[in-house]
Amino acid sequence: MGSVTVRYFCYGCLFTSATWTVLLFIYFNFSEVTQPLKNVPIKGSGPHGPFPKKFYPRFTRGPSRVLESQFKVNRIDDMIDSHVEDPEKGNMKFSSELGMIFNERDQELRDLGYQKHAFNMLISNRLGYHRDVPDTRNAACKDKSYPVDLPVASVVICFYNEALSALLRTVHSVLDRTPAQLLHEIILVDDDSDFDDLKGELEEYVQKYLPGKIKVIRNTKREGLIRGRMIGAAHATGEVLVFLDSHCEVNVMWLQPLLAAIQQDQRTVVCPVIDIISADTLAYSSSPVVRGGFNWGLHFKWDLVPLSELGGPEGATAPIKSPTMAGGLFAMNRHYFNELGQYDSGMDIWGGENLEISFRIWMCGGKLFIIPCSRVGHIFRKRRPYGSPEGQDTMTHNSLRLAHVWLDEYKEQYFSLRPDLRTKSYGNISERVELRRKLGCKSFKWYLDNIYPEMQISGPNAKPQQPIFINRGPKRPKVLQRGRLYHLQTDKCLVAQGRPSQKGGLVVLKACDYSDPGQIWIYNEEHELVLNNLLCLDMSETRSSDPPRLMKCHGSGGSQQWTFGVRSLSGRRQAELRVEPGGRTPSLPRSGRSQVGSIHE
Ligand code: UD2
Ligand code: MN
Repeated sequence: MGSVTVRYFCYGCLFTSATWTVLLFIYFNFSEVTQPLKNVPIKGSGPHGPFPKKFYPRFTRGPSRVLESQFKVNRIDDMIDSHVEDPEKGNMKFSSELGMIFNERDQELRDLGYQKHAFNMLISNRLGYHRDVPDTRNAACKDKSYPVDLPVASVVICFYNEALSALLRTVHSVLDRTPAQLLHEIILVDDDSDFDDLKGELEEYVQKYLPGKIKVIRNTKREGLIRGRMIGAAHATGEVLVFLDSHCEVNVMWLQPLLAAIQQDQRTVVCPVIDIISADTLAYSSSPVVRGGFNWGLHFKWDLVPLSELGGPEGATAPIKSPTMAGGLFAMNRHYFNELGQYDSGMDIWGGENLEISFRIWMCGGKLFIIPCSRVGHIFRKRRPYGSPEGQDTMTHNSLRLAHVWLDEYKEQYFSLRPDLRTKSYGNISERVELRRKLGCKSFKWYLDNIYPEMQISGPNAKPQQPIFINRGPKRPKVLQRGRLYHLQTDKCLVAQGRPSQKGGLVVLKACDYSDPGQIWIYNEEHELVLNNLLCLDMSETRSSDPPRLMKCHGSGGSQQWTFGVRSLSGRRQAELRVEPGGRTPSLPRSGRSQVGSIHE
């Protein structure tokens, strides 16, 4: 007995010391990373992850299935050993020391940076103009090779009041990671910035260290990024235009995949995957492969890539068809840019041009892709650190223009969200309307049906509703039978108690109404019973006393799996799906878990 007690005592000691070892290990390892950062409160890195929240895909939007790999986002700690170079200190390790405040000047610089640029300028300055970034491409991309005779690129970077260190790091990342023979030039368009260092100091730096390939163009008045890019493009002479924001860092082999896609088809416009550079730490991290969408407020958003777009023969390296682009980072054949009407020069300062060019590309015969093998980091700030010269809401002005030119009857969706804008003026759009006519562009309905069928449309333009399948790709299960569901004893029909499109609605037996298509059920190969081509008959598995209800089709069988011909407890067959004229009558499967026999009268 005594020896058993001693043995358990020893086990206890062992367990306790093992726990302490683990805790101490965690403490020391984490404290190495976090302690120096105590000086630098990390603002706003909320629980949603690295993109600003509004950029995150919504999970309630229909038939896309989430792949685990789509959400693998590398963390800052993973790349703690990426190198940075400091012009004064030589090659320095990327470390949390970068954010430390040693004196008042550091504090000032940091505060000023947040105020003027909405990111940590102290760290940006300390990083210097060159650094390696982690190669965030997937493994398959690393094995891919590209033709040697690719078209040459003019990189256009438009900037307004940018932090000089961020701008020059953008430029150097391009020079450092682009084969010289592919880089025709870099065009910097200063959009009439106010800061002194962006004038003399930049001029001097370019002359001294960057002679040759860099052109600096100075707008004499503030034009905004849209006309600014058009000015840059007008000065460009390379075959391909590549637009970048002024706070980016390109990754290894970023340009070749973009150029290769354009070489194959001149009417293809391509975007890199936009990696995240944290506004607070400047750490570079991988972002998930998502694609561009929008909402009826005409705001851009990221969507998950539907399964149907993944898994082709090119696998993880294949271009991903994208309904819209984020706007800042893309490549396009220069002649095609001009032919397609550049941008709408009536749009001011910021906003809306990304959706406008996306709709125009698709509707007027082009294509828009995200290229997973090309990655470029971008500093995502939590606010825009500048306004427009007279405080106008340029996003709204620009969105109105695009709605009136491109949205056809669907501009109603925008106006029903913003009724105040119905009568608001938006300037003259006749040139853009004429452009649309001249290019022979398709309708916005065509765009929605073919390029963005996932878009939800309510109100007057609502689509005839499709069954909503939560859990599977857009492929619909094969229909085995279509018709009314009769209760054999009463010869009544099983129908929705309320509207057949009402989620959670009950089903009841009623006299059959042969003029009502809302009483028609589909029985499909997944053994689902879908009413009115929309909702599935669902028998709660957790609350077995609950009557069956109409729910979104989840595609996982179980509570929505039904079988015919099985007798009820009383031994009598209770229900039958009678086929409508013209319907098919294959033999019905006999497996399945729920029984139609449990219909409530
Ligand atoms: C996103 C795009 C941005 C643009 C914008 C909508 C990305 C990564 N960024 O917002 O490129 O499409 O949506 O319009 O997709 N700039 C000027 N003049 C101005 C204002 C801005 O030259 O009057 C420059 C600015 O310095 C920057 C670029 O335009 O280099 C884009 O502006 P942003 O970074 O403020 O836009 P962002 O990233 O919030
Ligand atoms: Mn930006």
